Amino acid sequence: SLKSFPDDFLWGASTSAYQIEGAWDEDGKGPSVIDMAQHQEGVTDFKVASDHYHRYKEDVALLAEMGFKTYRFSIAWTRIYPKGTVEINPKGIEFYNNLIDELIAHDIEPLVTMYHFDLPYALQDKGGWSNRETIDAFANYAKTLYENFGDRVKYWLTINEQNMMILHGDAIGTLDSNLENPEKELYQQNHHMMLAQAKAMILCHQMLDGAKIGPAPNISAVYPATSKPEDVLAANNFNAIRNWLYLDMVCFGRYNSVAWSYFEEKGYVPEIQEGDMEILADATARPDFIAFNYYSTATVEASRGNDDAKNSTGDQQIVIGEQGVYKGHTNQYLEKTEFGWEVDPVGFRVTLREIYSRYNLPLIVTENGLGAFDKLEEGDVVNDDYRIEYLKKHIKQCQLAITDGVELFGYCPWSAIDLVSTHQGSSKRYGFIYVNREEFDLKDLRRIKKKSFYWYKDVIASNGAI
Ligand code: BGP
Repeated sequence: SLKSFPDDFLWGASTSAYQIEGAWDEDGKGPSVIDMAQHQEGVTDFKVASDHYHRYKEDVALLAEMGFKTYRFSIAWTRIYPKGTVEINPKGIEFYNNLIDELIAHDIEPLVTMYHFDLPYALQDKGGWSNRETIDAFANYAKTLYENFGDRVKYWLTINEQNMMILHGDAIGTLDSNLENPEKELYQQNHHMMLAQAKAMILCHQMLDGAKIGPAPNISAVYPATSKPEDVLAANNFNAIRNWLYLDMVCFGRYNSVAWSYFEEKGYVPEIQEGDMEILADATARPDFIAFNYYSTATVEASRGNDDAKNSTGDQQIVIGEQGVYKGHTNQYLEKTEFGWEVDPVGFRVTLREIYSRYNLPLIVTENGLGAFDKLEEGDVVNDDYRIEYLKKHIKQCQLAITDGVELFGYCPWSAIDLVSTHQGSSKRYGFIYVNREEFDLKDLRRIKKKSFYWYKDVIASNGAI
């Protein structure tokens, strides 16, 4: 028989600063790599986004109306430190103080991502994550967050989708296109991010009593395209490179051995300085939980070593593959969204089980959702039944995973409110709340409750009895 969701289950949803706030250069905010990135033609930039910076009170009231127990948002590093480090911007502190207070006044537990793709441009200018100074800039930023918000924020997330920044930094806009030997350099950057994360975790445990902190990678189960042993091996390799490399480091304090031998084979071995492994292995650098984002699974076959190793798959419709290692494969058994992303609710249960059985830590889902072209109909109605269907299937799989014994303590789909997609503009919508704007026409930005708003309200009120 099915187990029910725990009584204190954290129902909520997620956003990130640059995708929702707007006010990109207001009140002392410095530019981030996202603000400075070249924009894809035909899609809007992030300058106004959903104007949440000026409308957060109205937005929080709407989340409270849905009955949110938690809200996952990110703090823009460049609001706190416009240049990444040294000088604090009091207006930035003030904004997040106000937002956090507003959430708490509505009984919503803040779940804070410290860094969601928006590295301060001033740091990028000095080499970004290739420069070891960025490690301490992040630790210093984390310390400032704990000092200012640690009295009210219990749940912290370090870095959003570090694995996607390493694997698909070009699509996300976080990759430095001037890198000379990109792959090798990316794994050097990865090493530095791991150290930054470890330092932030150590500080959190030192400074804040009762706070909980975790990483927030994007984790997907990896399927072999066939039962051919070479394809199974390729899936096993990709699983190590895509998923376990990141979680093994934060949970076990060591490099995943399959990923390491891949580094050796490809010439990607990062430079490790004296003392690095001690920091990474520090017992207080271990997470209290694992947060992860899930959209779909990945399917791969063995690369036959041809030039066609790169192939797009349903793994978030991003080209995956590496010559001689693995090659992306479309999964013929899965349906795709309007944006070509494969939909795999059962794979969600598989992923939940895999993470839990490997690390034995409490889990929280920090992203999962359907991007679609919603239609605003007369009378301010948005009939997003497709989103309800998508979420229903995934929530069902959460319940099955809980029944399997997985310790899942929260579910935060993407996204609470419509916002600007990372690389597909503002017509790709994910929210329970419609924001009235078009790609290049801001209109009045008013908030409209979608059909899914009322549905999710019932889901929360019934603690997931759907
Ligand atoms: C994740 C990011 C989010 C969000 C989401 C949807 O990778 O953490 O920031 O953007 O994907 O992706 P997209 O906006 O490309 O549809």
